[in-house]
Amino acid sequence: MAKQITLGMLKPDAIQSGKAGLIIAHLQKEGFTIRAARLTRLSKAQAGKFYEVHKDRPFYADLCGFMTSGPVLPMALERDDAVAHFRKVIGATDPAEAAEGTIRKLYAQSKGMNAIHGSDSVENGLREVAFFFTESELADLWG
Ligand code: FUP
Repeated sequence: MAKQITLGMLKPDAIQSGKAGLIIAHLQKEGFTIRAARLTRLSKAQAGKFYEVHKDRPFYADLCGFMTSGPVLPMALERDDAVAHFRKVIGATDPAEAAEGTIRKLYAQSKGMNAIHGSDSVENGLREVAFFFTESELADLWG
């Protein structure tokens, strides 16, 4: 399986509750390498654009409100089969439905405040990584 890149983003609830370190350690144990990361706070416009695909859904306003309520930590993460494996490690959107041992089961509070975002396809992984990071920020820092 070839190396892939995906976007993982710690959401405001995870940062607020002090779980960022535990979640990053969990991801590193699962074999993800951090290629780029930044602690930032989304503007309304950025949150709206990031979740544009959901703009007609009833939860869109609450989702954008939550995602701008505090800092987030987007990360470009690399691993073999990164997109599918990341989705497995984070678990279902609703923590009540997430499998035991997944990040959302362990750390999420609700379907809305669910600790972490993960790209849902290889194509979206590339697009979402580019949403936050430039080519030079993604350069090989170990090379
Ligand atoms: P996921 O890919 O698991 O993050 O889930 P979705 O792309 O379906 O939804 C994106 C975000 O919208 C979720 F992380 C949380 C929010 N959401 C809700 O608040 N309510 C819903 O019913 C569905 C999604």
